[in-house]
Amino acid sequence: MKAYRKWLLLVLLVWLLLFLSLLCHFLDLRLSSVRRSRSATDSGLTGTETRCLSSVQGRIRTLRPAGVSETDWRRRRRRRDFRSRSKEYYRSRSLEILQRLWSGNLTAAMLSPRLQKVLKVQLSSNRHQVVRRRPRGVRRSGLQLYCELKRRTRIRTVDGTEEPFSGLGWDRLVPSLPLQDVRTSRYQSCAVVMSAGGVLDSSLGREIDSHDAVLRFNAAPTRGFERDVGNKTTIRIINSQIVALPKHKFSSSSLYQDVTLLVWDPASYSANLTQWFQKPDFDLFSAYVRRRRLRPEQPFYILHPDFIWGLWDLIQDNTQDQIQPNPPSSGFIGILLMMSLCREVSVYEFIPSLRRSDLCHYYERYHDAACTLGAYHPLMFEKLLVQRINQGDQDQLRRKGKVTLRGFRAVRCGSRS
Ligand code: NCC
Repeated sequence: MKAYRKWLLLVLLVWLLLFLSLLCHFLDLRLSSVRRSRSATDSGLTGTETRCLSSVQGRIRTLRPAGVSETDWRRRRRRRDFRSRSKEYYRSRSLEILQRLWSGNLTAAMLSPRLQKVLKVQLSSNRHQVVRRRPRGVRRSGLQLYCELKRRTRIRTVDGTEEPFSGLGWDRLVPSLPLQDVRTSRYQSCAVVMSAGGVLDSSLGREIDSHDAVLRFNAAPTRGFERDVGNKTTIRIINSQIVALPKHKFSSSSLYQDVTLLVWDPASYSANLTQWFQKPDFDLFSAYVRRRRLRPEQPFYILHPDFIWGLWDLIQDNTQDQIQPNPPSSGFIGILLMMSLCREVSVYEFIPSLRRSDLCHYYERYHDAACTLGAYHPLMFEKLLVQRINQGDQDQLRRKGKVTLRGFRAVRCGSRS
């Protein structure tokens, strides 16, 4: 009798196993047919997964679909696990970093090992032959720092009066109204819109457009993103890649028309204008001449390298850590420009909001935390400086990613200004 029961149990178990494997097989077939109808981009790692009950161990596990080799399958799973682990890591680490950024309590040592390594490489290669000095203003209060920025920020563009440009007749090529004299138009309120992915889903478009002037960067579009970034553009700061690389279609794209343009290129720290003219990072000069001849009515300026390195000195002077020996980002240049031109400046998503994301740009599907914290540019240090002079409240910073700054003519600093 006992033996009979044993056999019965065994047969039942075999039937159960058979049933479960048939079930798995049919589920797999069904998912495969769904998969076949999907686009190639959709069918990533997760698309090929089939979840199934493991009859032996009684836990959920992923089975290898038919047609995928064991090695391939293992590789895919490893990649998927790595991706989800790094996403998880990014979310938790980024919140910690963000909170420190909001409170101005972040140092290079707290960056991820990868970003710390990049910083070290930048410091040791010192590509632009920067001459370092000891920081002197680390302990400045917000107001002292603001006044220091005001004292040392003098907008300077190539005006054609210095060699080699004077010899080339550039005094007649550059716009007759200097950029700093745009000030005569007396903008009251200005918006600086960073290109960060965190601006997505912000619904800030209307607020941004309500400013007298709006500054944007490089290839950042407004079409299709109006709800989050608005559609007004008054000034666009572009780096020399935009004018030099064919992929940006500088001469034909509407992004670079009907706005004031300001282009910059990283010269060496101590290079003179002739050396820079002969060896720019990207050739901006020929495109500049072409555009000036074609559209003389468009205000189009080249930032003077002394202005850019002057800003770099300012950041390093007020930072304890050694910063990347490379020019500041377009974003920081733009903030200082608008503080010189406007009475009040609203800066969006420079210091990331709670919407933080490792999405590099709101208009591209490219993820990298370095876009927000800096690899080549001393971006994290720029952000810490801006945090120190923020006049807006913490709620605006966290929810909107908005920093409010007083323009340089709004505050009197000392007896002379
Ligand atoms: O990315 P970019 O900047 O065009 O962004 C403009 C400014 O927005 C701020 N930003 C951007 C992304 C992000 N996640 N967080 C941010 O705070 C920064 O202040 C940034 O300056 C540049 O500064 O000119 C830069 O340009 C790009 C690139 O050349 C242009 O987009 C053109 O394609 C640089 N990327 C590369 O060269 C690959 C970037 O390092 C700096």
